[in-house]
Amino acid sequence: MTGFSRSSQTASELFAFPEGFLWGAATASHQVEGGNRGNDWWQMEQDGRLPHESGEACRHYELYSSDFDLAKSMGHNAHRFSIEWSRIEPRQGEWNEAELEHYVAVIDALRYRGIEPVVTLHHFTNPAWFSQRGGWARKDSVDFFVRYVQVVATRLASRVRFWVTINEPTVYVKRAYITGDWPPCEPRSWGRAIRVLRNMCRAHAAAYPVLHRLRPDAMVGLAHSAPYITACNPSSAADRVTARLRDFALNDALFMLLGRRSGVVLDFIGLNFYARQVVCWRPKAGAAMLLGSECRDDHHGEPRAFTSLGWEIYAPGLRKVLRRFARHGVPLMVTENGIATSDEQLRTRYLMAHLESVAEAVRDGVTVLGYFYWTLMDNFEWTEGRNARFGLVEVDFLTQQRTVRPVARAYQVVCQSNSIEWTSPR
Ligand code: IFM
Repeated sequence: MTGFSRSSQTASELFAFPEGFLWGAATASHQVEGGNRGNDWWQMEQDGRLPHESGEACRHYELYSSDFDLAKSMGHNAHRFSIEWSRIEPRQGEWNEAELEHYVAVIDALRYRGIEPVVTLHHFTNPAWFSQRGGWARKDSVDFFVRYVQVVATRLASRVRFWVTINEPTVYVKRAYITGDWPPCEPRSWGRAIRVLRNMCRAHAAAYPVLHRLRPDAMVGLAHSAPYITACNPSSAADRVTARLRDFALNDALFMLLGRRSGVVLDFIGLNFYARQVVCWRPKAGAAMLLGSECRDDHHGEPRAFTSLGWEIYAPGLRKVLRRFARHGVPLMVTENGIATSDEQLRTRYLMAHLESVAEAVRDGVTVLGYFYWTLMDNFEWTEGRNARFGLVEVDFLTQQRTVRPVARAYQVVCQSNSIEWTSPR
């Protein structure tokens, strides 16, 4: 199968990752905690404007200790999770001390198990009050976010070194303001989308010194969704230009908006890598035409493989993306990478091939701080509900029973040895 670079013909070799490499899995509050009643997703789920309800999700809010026991048993030395803003500030300017204490306990539970916390401050959900007053489209969203960061970091910074301010700003903007299938589920507006992206960049830049003031050795980044984009027909100028424009919109615009300051406000760049996008020019209405369409045909000389969400599996793309973002001159972290599938052999092949791709990038000289598989356990996958199964751990949503999948054992060997056996020709 293509999309994988591993081959069993060559003698195996061991590649050692740098000392202190972070190995773990990632989650996000609304996807795992359950009962996040105070945010915009919950509200729209209740109003019937979204196809699925998060409900109790994985009940991770209560079950976090036993979930971290599983992470520990799988050899993880780090864990990425997000703090739910709507729990901390349920009403504008009102701070919930008990919820702050909850996250202190979560972090202590990780540290007790020798697991380094990587804390995301915003992962798609907003407090309902924040959304109702216009959300990220308003300029003062930046002040509200920074105030929240200040409160959280004042309590947690002594325990947390690694911070991800905002998860996947470009995905958020696209789904919330272009396709409009995520809250606030408004009609498409390119103008608003750009304004929101700009505000998110400002919010990141403004949160950066706050985190550093409270924790001078903090490592502060954001998590960028970074598809590997290529032209369908490289000899077609139209395909090349469209692919470049899409690449600019999805991979460059965010960093351009962070501007000259990007080197000054990023201690690392988090990359969420899932797929390749093969792009061709096809006339379409409006601005979307500039970004082209994704070609899914098998006319590229090799068969292609797609996940159950229709994302193309292309492990070499992770190395390419790492090399490309290394040009920003700051360390990188693979903050997400994973596959939704019911085929467990495919999941293991996917993971190992992508780890090999990370190893290749490191060998090329790219500084990578860690790798986080998406996700620790099956969870609430936004508009896909519970059907997209990404977990290292299977969850039975009726009983909340957890079952460790075989992939987790293969990953454990890598995590515990801090090395990978690679088999593809070097
Ligand atoms: O589940 C999401 C996550 O919230 C953000 N990155 C992509 C994942 C898979 O779709």
